[in-house]
Amino acid sequence: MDLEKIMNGLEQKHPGEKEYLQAVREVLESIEDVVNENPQFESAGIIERIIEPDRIFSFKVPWVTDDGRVVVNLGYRIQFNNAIGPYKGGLRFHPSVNLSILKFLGFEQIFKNSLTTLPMGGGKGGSDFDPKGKSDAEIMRFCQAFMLELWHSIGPDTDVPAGDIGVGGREIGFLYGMYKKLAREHTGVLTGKGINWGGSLVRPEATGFGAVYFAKEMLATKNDSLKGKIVALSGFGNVAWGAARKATELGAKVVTISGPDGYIYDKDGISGEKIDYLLELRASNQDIVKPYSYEFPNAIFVQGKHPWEVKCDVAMPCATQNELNKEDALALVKNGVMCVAEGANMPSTPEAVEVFHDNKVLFGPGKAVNAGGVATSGLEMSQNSMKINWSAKEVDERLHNIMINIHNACVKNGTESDGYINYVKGANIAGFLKVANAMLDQGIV
Ligand code: NDP
Ligand code: 2IT
Repeated sequence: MDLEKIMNGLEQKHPGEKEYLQAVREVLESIEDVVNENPQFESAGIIERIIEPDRIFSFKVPWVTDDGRVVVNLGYRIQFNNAIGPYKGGLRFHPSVNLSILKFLGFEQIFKNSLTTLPMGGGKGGSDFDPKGKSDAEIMRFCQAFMLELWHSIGPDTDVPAGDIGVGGREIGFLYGMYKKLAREHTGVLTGKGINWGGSLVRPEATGFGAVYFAKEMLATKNDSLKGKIVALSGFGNVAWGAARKATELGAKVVTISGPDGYIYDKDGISGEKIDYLLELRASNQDIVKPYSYEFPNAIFVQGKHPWEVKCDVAMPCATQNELNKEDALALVKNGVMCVAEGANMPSTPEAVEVFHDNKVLFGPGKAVNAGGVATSGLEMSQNSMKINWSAKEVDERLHNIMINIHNACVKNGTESDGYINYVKGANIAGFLKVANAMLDQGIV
């Protein structure tokens, strides 16, 4: 495989799509040897076919504000690859959303979903709509307008969207209501649904819980555990909330959360009612964590900075892509970080990942660490198909086992000659092989 030739071609076709090109390069670097050892992949054009989405829907979303103004947002759904199951992946509502970001997320989702061992292909979608400061009625009208355009293209065996940044239980409810009205069917077309209308217990917590289960396995390779560890989290959304809960339950102390305005350092630990307060902060539709320091005065608010300057044993970036750069990685290493587990998708820049690898830090990439969210979406789909509900204990046990299996797959495919586990390589190879072999079986389509 000529990696540079492929990347040059892709850069020419999609100039400026930097997040997408970054994600593709990382995967191709990891799988280069495997592709070279398997000429059947090259002759079937697997690489050329896997790096381009099957199709992209792009549409306008006109809606009306509470005071009668017409606003036009852009909406997208990217159906990337359905070799092993229906397209599956979240919807992101954030002003930064563009095609490059959704293509990187959709591409990553292919390998993540493959790692879960469940039959799900890769997809992603969203809008540049900014939920910040909007009323519930405005969010409802936007979600309805978005679904009015999208509903033709999705279905329980075709493409099953879910939440991501800016899309939680409330938005899934509004989207589902409109789909149901248009399709006249009550089916598992979205995941993250309410518990009384087809949702799964543990789905809201699943990404954060799964990330902590994965970090626990990483530490176990060093005969260590989370007990007594200092954990620095970024973000204060769905993923950070679940991670804070599970890390605390396993005996760690979570000392930071962050928002676009800066970070909170709480030396007493963010536990109990303080974790519940994260939910209130999110529900306020404001992009700030500063109010935490008014509510809990022992905590310090550090304006305009990331939490990576704080001394910690475990770092879990749970906010957004490229939020942890080389300088942050060097600061973490200097302060003795043992383990970095990515709750968000691609939060560390390639230069930061290199620092972690060079310093033999345990480094778990998002597509492995945060796969518990979509895995539990897969469990929601299974329950919908069987028309039954599993108990929280049953879902949590399945989630835990899936995370252990993903960790094993990374160890199997990523252990280097000196014993260091390269989780990036392990996750990419394991995720790729299953999809590539399925594509081979199904011919050139
Ligand atoms: P939420 O919307 O619940 O929270 C996102 C958090 O990140 C918020 O604190 C948000 O602040 C912050 N954030 C978003 N964009 C930026 C930005 N440009 N700069 C700084 N901070 C930012 O989303 P989730 O918790 O669901 O998602 C967090 C990450 O986890 C994302 O990378 C997502 O793709 C990933 N993920 C989510 C899964 C899920 O099941 N929800 C599953 C797997 C991965 P604000 O909104 O105020 O800007
Ligand atoms: O990035 C992700 O894996 C998600 N946002 C969850 C996707 C899903 O379909 O549950």
